[in-house]
Amino acid sequence: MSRPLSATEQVSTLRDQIRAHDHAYYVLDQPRISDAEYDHLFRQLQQLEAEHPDLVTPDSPTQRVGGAPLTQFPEVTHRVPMLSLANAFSENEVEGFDRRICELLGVDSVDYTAEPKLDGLAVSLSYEAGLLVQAATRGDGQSGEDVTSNVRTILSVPLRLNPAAPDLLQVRGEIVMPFAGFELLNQQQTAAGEKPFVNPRNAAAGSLRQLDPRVTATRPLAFLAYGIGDLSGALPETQFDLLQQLRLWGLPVSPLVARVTGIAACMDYYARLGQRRAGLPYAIDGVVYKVDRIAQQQKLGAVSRAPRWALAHKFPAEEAETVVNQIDVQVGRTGAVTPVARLRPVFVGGVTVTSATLHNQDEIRRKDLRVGDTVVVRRAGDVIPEVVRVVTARRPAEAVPFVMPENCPVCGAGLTQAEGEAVLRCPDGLACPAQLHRTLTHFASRKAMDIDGLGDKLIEQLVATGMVRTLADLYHLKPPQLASLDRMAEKSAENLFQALRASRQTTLPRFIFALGIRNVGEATALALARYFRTLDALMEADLDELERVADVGPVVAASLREFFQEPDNRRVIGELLAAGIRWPEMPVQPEEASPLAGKTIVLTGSFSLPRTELKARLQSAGARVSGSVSAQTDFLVVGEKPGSKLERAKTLDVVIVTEAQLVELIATPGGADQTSV
Ligand code: JCF
Repeated sequence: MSRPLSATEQVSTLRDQIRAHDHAYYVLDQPRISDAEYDHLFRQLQQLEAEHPDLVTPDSPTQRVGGAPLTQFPEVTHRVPMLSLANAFSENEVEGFDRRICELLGVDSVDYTAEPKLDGLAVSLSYEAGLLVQAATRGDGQSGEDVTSNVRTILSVPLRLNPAAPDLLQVRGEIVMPFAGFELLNQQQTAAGEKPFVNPRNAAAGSLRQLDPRVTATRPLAFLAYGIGDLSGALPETQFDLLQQLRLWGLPVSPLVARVTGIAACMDYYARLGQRRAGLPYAIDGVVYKVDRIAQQQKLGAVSRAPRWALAHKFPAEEAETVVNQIDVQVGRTGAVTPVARLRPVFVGGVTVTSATLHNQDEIRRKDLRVGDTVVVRRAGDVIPEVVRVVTARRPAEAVPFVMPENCPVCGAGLTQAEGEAVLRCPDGLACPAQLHRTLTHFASRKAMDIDGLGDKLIEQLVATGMVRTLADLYHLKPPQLASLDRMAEKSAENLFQALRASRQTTLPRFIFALGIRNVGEATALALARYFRTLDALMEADLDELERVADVGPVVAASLREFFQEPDNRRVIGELLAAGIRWPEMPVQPEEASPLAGKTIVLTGSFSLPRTELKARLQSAGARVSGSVSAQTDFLVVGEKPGSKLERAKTLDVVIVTEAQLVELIATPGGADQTSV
């Protein structure tokens, strides 16, 4: 007897089929049906779910993209820290590693797993009862960012594991962007007038840091698991078995993992993988060796932030030959003028390189580099490609030596050189369009004023049209003016206008950083803001006072002094303040006795202050503010309409306080006063 399947049954069958095909495709690398057949199943499920919205569950394959865009990523404390790897650059160092391990374990030879070291981003995925509940970046290893909504869009990340998976599983792995997808993405970026990404790793990082998961969903990311943080139930006996387990539970693991015995076999694996490297679908930068027996791993333990039982054996930086077509001169934000070699495009280190920095005139002279020369370029990891040497034997007769110009190639001002410095500078500051452009780019950037939508192409137009001549001009732009620019529709002009308005509410550390003072990075800006608490105090400080700030030495102090004494800079600051830029008062620095010093605090619900501000105040009282409740949490602060964190805090016996109680706590003698939580 058969009856028609109910919608519930159909949905469930379709989901099982789709998951099985996902598994075959992403984990086993053995697709069982064509793309068209897969799409058909997927559309059937989408349609059924549209007809029966009550049947939609978060782990349905159709629900990878969901949730509203975020304004920032919440912080996640890793229950088990995410370790990094010790590096080795030579066979000698690898032998040393093996010798130490054999000695510590009192054995003659050790079994290792060997695997490709993926050049991507480490993440930790938490599964509870088989469902993906959280994905976090590595961050500093102790805490990272909650990127769950974005990671859910990555098709090789299972939303649900095989029923055999343990109740609690924290998987560690790497998110990468395969070369093919990377090249395609960059073509799209260029076509849309956006800057291409320099390498797949940066592209993966940028994609994972999108606040809108719909954007991440369009990016070709992939995930491969290499270990665990935590799991309920028994650990397998070996690393190799653990990886097989992960695969059986439904997680993608590199097919290139091997178990090898002894150091000679490690070297052999390294040599063989090195030969296959160029043919792999994604970037790798070495081999990871791990002691295979988990019991031995536990005996060896970890030193500082890396396990003693694992090692990354790096490949040497890749080199390739190409030709210098031209040497351009670039003007940086602070006026530094740098020669750049324009190269015949060459594929090296996983990306196509078209230019290399030449640093300065002395460097070019030392290398005797001429336009038309064949050169060896090297690209290691994330660093800017450089010219290693000239192949003089292949120098064409017409190769011309390069001479630095005497004038700024952009504004024509005579270049200057400070005593003892190799760099030439354009002295014209913001009157030089190149410096203005770079200054605006920095000012608008995420860690500075964070002006959403003010990209490179727009800045170029704003400078070229003369609509913006100083930083403050940005704040006087009106929507109709913005709409007159290329690629700007009325709607995007209005959005940019609103983003500019919104950016006026900032913080003092951001504002100091945004000014783009030479040698003043994000951390220094924060230290200065904390110490001086007001912009006026900072602007008037003398060298001695400046050097009293932690991390500020004579060089930074001199840069600050020079910047704030320059009448043009003082005028621009005045104009910016007049345009409405403001920030909350900096809190008084807590004394040692602050009751919050060193405490881990989690917030839930809404408060009388914006959450970012409350967080900043707690941090300056010496507290750590974490995004999730764990056994390490000291207080949970509950506001209006608390979320699920409250329940979790109760089960973990975490101390729960209200906002009012928090204020009292801080106002105790020895603590900071009330207004400066
Ligand atoms: O592929 C990697 N980048 C990678 C990183 C592989 C591993 O097995 C790792 C790692 C970082 C830490 N294992 C640890 C413990």
